[in-house]
Order: sequence, then structure tokens, then C-alpha cells
Amino acid sequence: MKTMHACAALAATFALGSTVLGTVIQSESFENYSVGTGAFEDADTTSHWLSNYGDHTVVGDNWTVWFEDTGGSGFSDGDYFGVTNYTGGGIGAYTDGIQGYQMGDTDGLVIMTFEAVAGATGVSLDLFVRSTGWEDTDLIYITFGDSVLIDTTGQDIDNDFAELEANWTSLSATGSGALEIWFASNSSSESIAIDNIQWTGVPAPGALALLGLAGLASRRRRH
Ligand SMILES: [Ca+2]
Ligand SMILES: [Ca+2]
Ligand SMILES: [Ca+2]
Repeated sequence: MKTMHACAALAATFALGSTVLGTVIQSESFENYSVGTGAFEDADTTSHWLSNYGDHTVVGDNWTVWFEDTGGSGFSDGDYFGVTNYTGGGIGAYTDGIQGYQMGDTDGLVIMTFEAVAGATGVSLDLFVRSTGWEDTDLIYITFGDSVLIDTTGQDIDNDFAELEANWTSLSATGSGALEIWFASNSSSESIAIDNIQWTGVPAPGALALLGLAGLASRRRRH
């Protein structure tokens, strides 16, 4: 099953036109989390680590989210942020499954960090950017170790990254280390969505052993 999953994932990557960086060794598609009811609220507008609230999934086992206070209202005004199945705002559909991760109206800087994956030498993800009146104070900045997937610092997303708007775009980079997604906006219409994150490379020995066991188990089942 693991091998088939990897093949299916590669096929999907081909279909999206991104660079195939190698074998998929870990993925995050945000399918197996609670999507939350209504808006996500967090009264704390100071810099702090976000945590899950009620049925809203904001952080996961291998990713954290830091909120950096820049003088705005943060999530105290109630915002659509975290794992979601919302398909409005032009999203239409997620690129893998029926859920993704949405960020909008953060009224501050948010830094989502995925832990380094052992053996990963590349990463790819799909990014949706809503079409609206972005300003140069808004930010989309995604890095994988030392590699930069996108950096809109000081630029107006409407004008300088217009090709991203109202589209799902596959971004990828080689490298290693943590995957970081930085985002800042100050309007509910200024939102992005992330889906189908895939780490590619050489499976760590432990993962290889698990793959071997899975193979052995499937062979046993056939007898
Ligand atoms: Ca998904
Ligand atoms: Ca807000
Ligand atoms: Ca703005």
C-alpha cells in the first residue's frame, strides 16, 4: 500500500505540473483533523504559541504556529484560520482530499513550522491565494531550510504575484530542515489555503523498516 500511495502521490504531482523531487516519504493533507465550527477566536493578542481551541485544529503533532504581535487585533475578532473544508472564496476544491489549511485576517504575523523530516531532500505543496485587494504590508513567505519557495516581502501581491491569485499553485524546493509558512494580512478577504504537502527524499532506516514490515504483512495476507 505504501508503494501504491507513493505512486498515486507522484501521479498527482505530475498532474499539477510540479517538479518531481523523488519518493514521497511523508505527507500532510490535513484530512484527519477536526475542521472546527464557525470562526477561530483567540483573545490573546500578544506574541504567543497558538493552540487548538474547541473543535478548531490549528496545530498538529508535527507542526506549531507562532503568532507575532504587530499591533493588530490578532484572532480576537474571530477569523477563519486552521484546518478547514471551506471551498468558498474561489478555492473550489482542495488538491488532495476535501480539507486543507486556511489562513486569513491574522492581524499580525503567523509562522507555521513543520519539523524537519529525517531523510527529506525536497518538499512540495499547493498554495491557493484568494483574489482581493492585497497591500505590500501583507506577506506570504515560505521556506524549506535555506530554500525559499515564495517571498512577497514588501511587494503588492495583487500586482507582483498576480498569477497566484484565484489559483492553486504548486511550489517546490530542494533542501532540508524545517518547512516554515509565514503569513500576514489584515482583512478577512485576504486569505490563503495550503494543501498536499509532500516531503521527498530517502526514507530514514526506521521508515524503511516499517515499509518492509508493511510489505511483509501484505504478502502474508495474500497467502
Ligand atoms: Ca487535503
Ligand atoms: Ca483578525
Ligand atoms: Ca491587507
